Amino acid sequence: MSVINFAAREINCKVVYYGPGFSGKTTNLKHVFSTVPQALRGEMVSLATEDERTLFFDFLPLELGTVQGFRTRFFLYTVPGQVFYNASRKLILRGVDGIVFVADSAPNRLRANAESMRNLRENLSEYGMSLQEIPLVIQVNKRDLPDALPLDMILQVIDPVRHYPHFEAIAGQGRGVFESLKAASKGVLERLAQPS
Ligand SMILES: Nc1nc2c(ncn2[C@@H]2O[C@H](COP(=O)(O)OP(=O)(O)OP(=O)(O)O)[C@@H](O)[C@H]2O)c(=O)[nH]1
Ligand SMILES: [Mg+2]
Repeated sequence: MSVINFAAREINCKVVYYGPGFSGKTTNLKHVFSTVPQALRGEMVSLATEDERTLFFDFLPLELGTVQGFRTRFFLYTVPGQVFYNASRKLILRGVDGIVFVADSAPNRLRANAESMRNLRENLSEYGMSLQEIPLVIQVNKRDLPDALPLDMILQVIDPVRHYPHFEAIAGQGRGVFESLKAASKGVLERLAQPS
């Protein structure tokens, strides 16, 4: 739930990177962190295991400038994708305004993509939320893998009716990272502008 502070003229929004373990969520945040000028971002906080898997979350605050006279900040989070960290995933979704779903193009992760999308819907529903009200963009990552599955096959299991915008990405090389983030933040701001 975005926080609009009229007195301070500030808008704070929360964008969560969701998706199966190892799909590249943390890599997205690292790329944003290393690319955005220091004046426009805070420090990146990562709570990770020794082998760099996200243990609880990553966090990166970004300044988006001024929207209609309001200082606008986006707080980016990643969830831990590994199946057994569901309690953390659910907690991080609390108050979410927009979601980047990072799918993995590896053939052996097709089911994990589908399962993670199912898990996302379930966790949202436990907060009384759904993807009808939370803007979502799909990032199909790791397109550089030599055995990457066809895009259509991946979309077929996570968004068969093609409801959401999607972007192909190679987050490891920074490709598609800002396209996905921009689309997600645009979705959030458009939603904010809608009368509720
Ligand atoms: N080939 C390839 N590898 C990538 C790409 N993006 C990320 N990776 C690699 O995939 C692995 C997992 O990346 P992470 O960003 O840690 O994945 P994650 O989704 O945060 O994983 P969890 O924290 O466990 O949920 C790392 O070794 C990355 O370097 C990509 O576009 N192509
Ligand atoms: Mg991670």
